[in-house]
Amino acid sequence: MSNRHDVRERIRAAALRAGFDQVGFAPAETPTHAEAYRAWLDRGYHGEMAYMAREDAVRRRIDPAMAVPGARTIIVVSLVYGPDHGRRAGAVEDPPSPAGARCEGLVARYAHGRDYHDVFEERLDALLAAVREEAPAARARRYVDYGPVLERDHAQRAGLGWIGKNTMLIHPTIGSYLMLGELITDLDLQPDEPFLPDRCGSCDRCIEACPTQAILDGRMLDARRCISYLTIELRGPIPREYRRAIGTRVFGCDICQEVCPWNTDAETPETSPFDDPPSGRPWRSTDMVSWAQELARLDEQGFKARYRGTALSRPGRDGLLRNLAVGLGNSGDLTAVSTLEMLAADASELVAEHARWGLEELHSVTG
Ligand code: B12
Ligand code: SF4
Ligand code: SF4
Repeated sequence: MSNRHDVRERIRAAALRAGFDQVGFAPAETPTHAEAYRAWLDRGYHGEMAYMAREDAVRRRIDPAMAVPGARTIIVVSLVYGPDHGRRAGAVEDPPSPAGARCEGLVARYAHGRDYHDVFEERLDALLAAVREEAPAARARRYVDYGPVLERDHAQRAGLGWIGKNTMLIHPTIGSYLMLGELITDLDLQPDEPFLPDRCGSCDRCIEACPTQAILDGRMLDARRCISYLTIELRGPIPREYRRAIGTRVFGCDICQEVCPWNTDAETPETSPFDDPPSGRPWRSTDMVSWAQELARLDEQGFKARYRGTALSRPGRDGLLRNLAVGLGNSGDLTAVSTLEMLAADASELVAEHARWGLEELHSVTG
């Protein structure tokens, strides 16, 4: 028993040495909210993310032993990237108006630099090496985000925080600006205590602030309405009913975290482990006119070279230009007209249609 405890503590220390901010141990069992996940799929809230509903992937999410035979433990780690210190905590963008025209495109904080998957993979490999030193025969597999793992559920079981009404995993002192990764292993390690208190109380700020009413009762989110889904995951046209609400969010959305009181005084670092100053690719908030001009000149190959290793590569050239056309249309800034006209002539009909919408929108707001 004490050996099991010592091994766990040495692995905990190794995770911190590998650069993770938090580490916790959960039993490799069916997630607590497996049924909630099935209900989420049954209602179609996953939209076009078909990989979420594939029967084999559903079974894997519900049974971690399908990923690693004999799995006993899920080692859950987190990396804190913190809020955007350049923006006012709790600030939510005002609606665009001719008086307050903005051409600044907003990018979700986690995506300002390197692709976080790469950072996690490097550090999880270092942790895996430490696990193998403890137990050379141990089976283990690393996961971050894209794997069939209900990450927040296991993180809550491992004591890293509670699942808020916005469905984010929130830690009482660190807040929710953190990403998760896991090692699933057949090592039998003593689990940590789950994080049981619900610290949301009577607060409803995230539900009220969400511009597309994506946050539903019962800690469920209709991904089809979420700006993060619409600007990152969706491949085709953005439904017209949501375009205005997207504002100038070009990639992802942080509103339900910006308004959360647990992020206001959170103890977070000034820099993010995903920041990447040497690459010259800090996509914090960028002038949409020059961004669209540069992007429109790239073909798919040029796009790949420029965006490789960043989260922004996911929607592809056309997807990002689609988002920029919506953002420019919502900017209330007439200097965006010529850029939108250029996009309306783009070879991609996806880009061109959103640019036509953007032009109509700009003219209707600015008269
Ligand atoms: C699909 C997906 C999305 C979808 C759907 C999100 C959603 N809420 O379902 C979209 C594209 C919209 C999205 C958006 C974002 N995502 Co995302 N996403 C995922 C992914 C790949 C799967 C999530 C999933 O399974 N959804 C299905 C639902 C049913 O599961 P769930 O969200 O985990 O919800 C759990 C709770 O709701 C709980 N639950 C259900 N009912 C109840 C009832 C009670 C009482 C309680 C307590 C709990 C509870 O059980 C559910 C299952 O475990 C995970 C990575 C992973 N593999 O888990 C990242 C992940 C959830 N995303 C992440 C991030 C950072 C984001 C964004 C902030 C990105 C951005 N800035 O734009 C936004 C936030 C939107 C939001 N409020 O959730 C992080 C979250 C980290 C954290 N602190 O929680 C994750 C964990 C990725 C990672 N590796 O770190 N995402
Ligand atoms: S990320 Fe934005 S759009 Fe999605 S639920 Fe949160 S506030 Fe709503
Ligand atoms: S804003 Fe309020 S209700 Fe929403 S997650 Fe934060 S504490 Fe919970």
